[in-house]
Amino acid sequence: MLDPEIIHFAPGSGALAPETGRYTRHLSDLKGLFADAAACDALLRVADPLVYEVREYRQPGADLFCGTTTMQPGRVGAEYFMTRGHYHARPDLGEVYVTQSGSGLLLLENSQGETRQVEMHPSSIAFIPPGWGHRSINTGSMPLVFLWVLNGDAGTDYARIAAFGMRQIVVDMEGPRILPNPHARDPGRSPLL
Ligand code: S6P
Ligand code: ZN
Repeated sequence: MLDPEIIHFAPGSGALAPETGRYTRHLSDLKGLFADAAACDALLRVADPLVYEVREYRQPGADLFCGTTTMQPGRVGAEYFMTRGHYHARPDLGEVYVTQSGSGLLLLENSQGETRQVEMHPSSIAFIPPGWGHRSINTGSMPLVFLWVLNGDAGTDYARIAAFGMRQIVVDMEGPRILPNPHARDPGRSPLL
């Protein structure tokens, strides 16, 4: 039997203690995802900025695990910094995001072609039901920090969004605006469905 444990975290930075894992995503890791490829290449010629950092607390054998995602503010052309976006490998498992600081948007879509958006701001909880692909976007000028909790078997399936794109993008047009993604392709009856 596992021991209960307190996990301290900092709402402003996403720091976790104890922390069992961590990874970072820089702009070069996200190449090809932004609508304005020329703007992405131009940025990368100068630097490779940190876009987000993920920290997790996981105990082998536990059903649930949790962590934080800390997203930097920034844009590629007019499009705000965003996560890669994924479906869960287990489509029957959902997730919960609890925003701690900053502001953003969570884009969701499913294999029936439906799209949804959930605002992210401190003290809001985004409920991600099973079967919905999700991508978070920092639409503010400060880091966006959110805490997430999900089943340890959920896994991540990046292939579908990498191959077809998400149906919507979020751009800065004197504030965040959701537009159709000009590069999204119709997955049709893809075997990934
Ligand atoms: C995992 C959960 C988050 C994301 C993280 C980065 O199910 O939704 O931990 O992994 O926000 O996003 P992405 O799309 O790069 O995995
Ligand atoms: Zn997820």
